[in-house]
Amino acid sequence: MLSSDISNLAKISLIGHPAVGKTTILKLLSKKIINRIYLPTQGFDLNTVEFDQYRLKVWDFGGQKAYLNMYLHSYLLGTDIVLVVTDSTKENVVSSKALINIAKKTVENDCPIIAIANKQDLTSADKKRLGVKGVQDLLDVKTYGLTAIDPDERNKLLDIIKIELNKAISRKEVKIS
Ligand SMILES: Nc1nc2c(ncn2[C@@H]2O[C@H](COP(=O)(O)OP(=O)(O)O)[C@@H](O)[C@H]2O)c(=O)[nH]1
Ligand SMILES: [Mg+2]
Repeated sequence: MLSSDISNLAKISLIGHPAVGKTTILKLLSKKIINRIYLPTQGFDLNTVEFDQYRLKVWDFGGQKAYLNMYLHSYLLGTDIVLVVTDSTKENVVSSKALINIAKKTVENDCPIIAIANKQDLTSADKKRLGVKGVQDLLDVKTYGLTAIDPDERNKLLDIIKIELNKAISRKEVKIS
């Protein structure tokens, strides 16, 4: 049996600097038509995504610096999985380290903090963009590659979330029993 609190209402928090693809990831998960016009998120967006037995609340937090500094801590409380999104440029990856550090201090010890090396479609044309291993080596957290504008990557992202949720569920069960 899954513990109902997590299977019914897992909270996934997307954090990352502006324009790295957080809103695109939210749309990919939500099966919405992917709108490629860039609209900076104000405050935060919250979508509910349902698949298999899971109901996820996915929070997309506006990446503007003012919001990040003011609200990141309270926004992350109660999170089951943190997804730190980068656009895979070295500069962005390095500056995402500070966000990971805030997340590490805020969430429970057993909450996974996972990096998403997004915009992997651009790595072949732009040699300055890092592949998954390059991003993981810099961030030192488990990293998955993604191209969030490609609707075919939805199942890949759901699989990543499933793997991490199932690990979180087993940890909770160990704690409860
Ligand atoms: N080439 C490419 N562009 C992407 C990808 N993901 C997002 N984008 C684009 O990057 C821009 C910013 O995306 P958005 O999701 O609004 O970023 P946010 O500020 O982190 O929410 C938009 O123009 C997206 O279409 C990707 O995987 N590849
Ligand atoms: Mg956004």
